[in-house]
Amino acid sequence: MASCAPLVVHLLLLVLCYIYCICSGHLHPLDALSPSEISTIQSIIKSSSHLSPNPFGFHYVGLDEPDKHAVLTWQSDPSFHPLPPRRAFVILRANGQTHELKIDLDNNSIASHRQHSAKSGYPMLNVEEQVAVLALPFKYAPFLESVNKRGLALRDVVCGTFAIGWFGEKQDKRLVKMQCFVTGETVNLYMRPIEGITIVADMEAVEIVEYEDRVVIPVPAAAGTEYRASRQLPPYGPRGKPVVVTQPEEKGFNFEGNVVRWANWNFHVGFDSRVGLVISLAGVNNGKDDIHRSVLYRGYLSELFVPYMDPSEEWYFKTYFDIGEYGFGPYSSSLKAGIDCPHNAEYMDGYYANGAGSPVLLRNVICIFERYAGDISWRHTEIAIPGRIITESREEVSLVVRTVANSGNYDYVFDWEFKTSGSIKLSAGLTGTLEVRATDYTNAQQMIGDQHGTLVAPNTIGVFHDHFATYHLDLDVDGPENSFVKANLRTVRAEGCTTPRKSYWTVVSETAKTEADARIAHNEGPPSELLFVNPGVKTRLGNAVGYRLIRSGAAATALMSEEDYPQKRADYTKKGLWVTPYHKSEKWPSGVYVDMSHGEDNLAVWSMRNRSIENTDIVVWYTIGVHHVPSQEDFPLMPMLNMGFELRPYNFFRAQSRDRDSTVWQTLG
Ligand SMILES: *[C@@H]1O[C@H](CO)[C@@H](O)[C@H](O)[C@H]1NC(C)=O
Ligand SMILES: *[C@@H]1O[C@H](CO)[C@@H](O)[C@H](O)[C@H]1NC(C)=O
Ligand SMILES: [Cu+2]
Repeated sequence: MASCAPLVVHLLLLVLCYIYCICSGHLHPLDALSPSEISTIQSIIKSSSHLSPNPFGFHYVGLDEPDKHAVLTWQSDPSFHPLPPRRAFVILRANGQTHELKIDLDNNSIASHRQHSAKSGYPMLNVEEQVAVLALPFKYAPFLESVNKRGLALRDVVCGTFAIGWFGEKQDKRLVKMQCFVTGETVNLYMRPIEGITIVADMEAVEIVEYEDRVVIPVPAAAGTEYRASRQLPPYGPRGKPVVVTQPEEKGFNFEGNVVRWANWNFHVGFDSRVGLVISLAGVNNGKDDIHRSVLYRGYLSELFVPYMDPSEEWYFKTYFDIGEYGFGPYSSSLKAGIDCPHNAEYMDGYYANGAGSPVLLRNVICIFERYAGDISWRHTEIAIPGRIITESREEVSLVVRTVANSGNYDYVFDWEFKTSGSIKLSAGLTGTLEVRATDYTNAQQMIGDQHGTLVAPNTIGVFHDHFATYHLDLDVDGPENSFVKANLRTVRAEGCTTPRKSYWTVVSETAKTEADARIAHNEGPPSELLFVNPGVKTRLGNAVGYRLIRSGAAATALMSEEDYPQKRADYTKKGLWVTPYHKSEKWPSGVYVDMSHGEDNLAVWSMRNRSIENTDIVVWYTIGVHHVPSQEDFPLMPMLNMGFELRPYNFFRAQSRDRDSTVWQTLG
C-alpha cells in the first residue's frame, strides 16, 4: 500500500489545485490581472481606512511577479505543485505622496504598504488625470486670447499633455506641459501645431501654474495633411492586386489558457499596463522526446526613449520616456482583422486599471498568426554528383505575436516572431506622424543656421530626434544559470613557411565575470559574437549550449553629451547591451518613477554595483535605436520604418536532421 500513497496524495493535490484554480479564476502564475482581480484591488484600497487616493490616484496596477523559483517549480509539474501566492503591485498618489502597495489576492488583504521616498520621480501619468488637465486651457482667459490673436476657431483647437522632464531645477510639484494643435479641416492635427506658447499645469491641483505666449508663428495649412481613405480621391497611388494567405487546414497553433503552443515552441502571453505585451516561459520541445527546454523566462519592451533635438524655449523639454512616463497598456490599439494582422490571426484582449482603479477592457490588442511571406527557411542545390541535380528547399512559416502601441503622434508595431529553427526575431516598426514645429520658412534655402530639422512641407519642420527601444530579456538557456560570452574576432598573423597566407581571423572568447564586463556599445571594438551560454549544459560534442544575439542595423547610441539632463536620465542608452544579475525589482531600465526623474534609479546605476554575472541567472538589456532625420516622405504620414534583432540558437540543438515533412528541427538523441 505504501507505494500507492504518493499517487493518492498526488491525485488529492490535483483535485485541490483544480478547485483552487477554478475558484481563483486563473490558471497560470504569470497571467495578467483579471478584471475581477482589478475590481477587488480597487475595493480593498477604497475600503482601507488609512488611504485616501486622489480621485484619479491609481497609477499602476499590475501583477507582482511571483518568486521566480516558485514559478519554475510550479512549471516543472503544474498538477503537483501549488500555484505561487498571487499578489498585485499597486502605485497610488494620495495626500501629495506616492504609495506602493502589495495586495495579497489569495486572502484579499494589503500585504505591505510604504511611501516612495527616493529623491525624484513620479509614477506614470494616467489617462483620466491627463483628460482633466486638458480641459484647463479652454477656461483660461490668456489662452483664449492667444487663440483669438492667431485667428483660430476655439472649437478646432485640441491639446495634449507632454511630460515635462527634468533640467536641473528643484521642483516639488508634479507638472506637465501642454501643447495645442488645430484640427477641423483635417484630423492630422500633429501637422498643425500652435507654436510659441508654453503652458505648465499642476497635476495634483489641476490648475495652470505657468503660461507664456512668446511668439506668434503661422499654423501650417491643412491642405495635403489628410490621411483618411474616405477623404481621398482615386487614384490612391501605386498599388498591386490583392494578396491573401490561406491556411487550407486548421491553424497550426492552439491556446491552453494564455499559453500558446505552435510547432516546437510554447510560451505564455501576458499583458501589463506599463509595458503592454509580455512573453514568458518561452521554450522549445525537442522533437521526438518532447522535452521542454527553456529559452526565455520573461521578455518585453521595457522603455522607449525619444529625445528631440530642438533646444528652443517651447521644444527643449521634449525628451519622452514613452513607457515610464505614460505606459503602453492604455494606449494599446485594437487591431483590425485583415489589415493590422492577416486573416488567419487570433486575437487576445487586455485589461488595465484606470485612474479610478476600475478595470478597462482593451479589445484585440494582441494578435497571433502564422506567417508565410514567401520566404525560404533553407535550401540546397547539389550539382556535383554526375548526371544529377538535387534541389531541396523548405518554405519559411513562422509564428508572430504582435501588438501596436499608440504614443501620441507615433504608432509603434512590436512583433515577436518565433521560428522553427529556434530563432526569435524581435522587431519594432515606427509609423504615424512626425512631431513637427511650425515655422515661417517655406523653402529649405531660407533655413541657414536653423539646425534642428528638415523642412518637410511649407511652414513645417520635421524635428531631428531619436528612438531608443530597450528590451528586457531574461534569457534562461536550458535553465536559469547562464553566462555572457563575448566572442571577439581577431586578426592573427600567419607565421612560418607552411602557408603562403599572411593572416587569418580567429575567435577569442571572454566570459564576462561582472557587470563591468558586460556594458557593450554598438559598433565598439573588434567584431564580436554576443553569446548567452549555459556553462552547465554541454552538447554531446562538448559545446556549451547557448543563444546568440544578432545585432541589426538599428544600432544608434545616444549623441547627447553626458552632462545633458535627459541623457543623465537615460544614460543606459550610451551602450547597446547590458547584462545584470536577475533581480526582481529591476524591471524598467529608466527606473520605477520616471516622470521628472533625475536618473538616480536606472540600469546604468544598477550596473555600477558591478555584481557577478557568471554562471548565474542573468538578464540582458538590449537597445535598438535610430537617429531620425525626417525627410519629405515622412509627411503627412510616415511610412513604416523597421528595426530589430534576432536571438538565434548557438550549439543549442544537438545532433539534428531535417524532418522531411516540416521545417522543425529534430533531435536524433
Ligand atoms: C494573507 O496571506 C499571507 C500569506 O500568503 C499572510 O502572510 C497574511 O498574514 C494573510 N493576511 C491576512 C489578513 O489573513
Ligand atoms: C568589477 O569587479 C571586478 C572583479 O571584482 C574587478 O576586477 C573590476 O575592476 C571591477 N570593475 C569596476 C569598473 O568596478
Ligand atoms: Cu521618428
